[in-house]
Amino acid sequence: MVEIPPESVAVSVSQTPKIVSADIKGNMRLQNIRSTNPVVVGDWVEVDEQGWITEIYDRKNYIVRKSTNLSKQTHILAANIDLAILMVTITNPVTTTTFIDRFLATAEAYEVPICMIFNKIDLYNEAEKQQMQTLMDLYQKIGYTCYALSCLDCEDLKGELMALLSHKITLLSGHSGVGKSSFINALCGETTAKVGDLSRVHHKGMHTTTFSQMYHLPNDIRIIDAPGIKGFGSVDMKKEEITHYFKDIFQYAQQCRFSDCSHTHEAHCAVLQAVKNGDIALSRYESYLNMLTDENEKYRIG
Ligand SMILES: Nc1nc2c(ncn2[C@@H]2O[C@H](COP(=O)(O)OP(=O)(O)OP(=O)(O)O)[C@@H](O)[C@H]2O)c(=O)[nH]1
Ligand SMILES: [Mg+2]
Ligand SMILES: [Zn+2]
Repeated sequence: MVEIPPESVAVSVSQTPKIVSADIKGNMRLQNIRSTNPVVVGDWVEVDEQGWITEIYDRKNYIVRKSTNLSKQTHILAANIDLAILMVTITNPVTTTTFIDRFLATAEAYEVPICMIFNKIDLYNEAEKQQMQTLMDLYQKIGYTCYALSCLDCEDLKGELMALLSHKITLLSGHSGVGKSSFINALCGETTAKVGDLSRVHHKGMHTTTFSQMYHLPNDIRIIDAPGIKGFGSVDMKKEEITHYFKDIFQYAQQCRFSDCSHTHEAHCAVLQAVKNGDIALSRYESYLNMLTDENEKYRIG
C-alpha cells in the first residue's frame, strides 16, 4: 500500500516516506460524484505501476467543508483523522464562539478527538488574556484539552505537543491567519509551510494555504495543514441530534420532561434551567440555537 498525498503533493521533513505522483481515472471520479475531490489527504489507496490509483480504501472518518455554492457537492477536507486541533485566536483574527462550537460539534459527530490551541498570546493585552482564560476554562471544563502559546516562542510546550501528535494523523484547522502554518514550522524548527503576511489576515478570501497538505515530521507525526475555514457545513445531522454533539448540554437534555424537547421554550426543560443557573455557558447555548435555527445550513456526519 502506498500513501498518496493530497493533490499529489506531500512535504516531508526529516523522515522521508516514498513519494509518488498519482492520479485517478475519470470513471473513478464518477463513482463519488457528491464530493468535489474523490481522493483526499489522509486517504489510503492502491497505485499501479503507471501511477493510476486503482483503489481508495474505506475511510474511518472524514471531515467535510461547507460548500461555497448551492450545489449538493461537498468538499472533503481530510480523511482518517486521529486528532483534530482547532487553532483559535482572540484577535488578529477574531475566532467567535459560534465558529468554535460548530467545529467542536462537527468533530464530535465524527468521533474525532479534539484539542484546542489558543495562539498568539504574545499579542494580547490584559483584557484579551482574560477573555482567553475564560474561554480556556469553559472548554477545559467541558473536556477539551487547551493549550495557550505563541508560535513565535513555544519551545517550552514543544516536547508535550510532539508527544501528543506522535504516531497520529492530525488535522490542524482554524480561520485563515490564526497561525496554522506557523505552528508546523515551529514544531519542526524549519520554514517548511508557507506563512502569510499578517496585514492580509483581514482580507477575506485570502488564504495563504490554499489546499490541504500533509507534513511528515519527526516522531511519526503526520499533520494536515488545512486551508483556513470560514465555517463547517454538512448534511444529515438531524436537529434532535445536535445536542448529542454538545457534551455539556447533552447531560442536561436527558433530564428534560419531554423526550422531543427542543430546549427553546418547553416547560420543565432541564437545559433552559441549566442555562439560567449558569451551569451551561450562554455562549454554548447560543451556538446550539444557531445550529438549530440555521435553515440554510446542513450538517453532515461522515
Ligand atoms: N505575533 C504573532 N504572530 C503570529 C503567531 N503565529 C502566527 N503569526 C503570524 O500570523 C500570520 C498568519 O500566519 P499563518 O501561519 O500563515 O496562518 P495560517 O493559519 O496558516 O493561515 P492560512 O494559511 O491563510 O489558513 C503570519 O504573519 C504569522 O507570522 C504568533 O504566535 N504571534
Ligand atoms: Mg497556512
Ligand atoms: Zn429541554
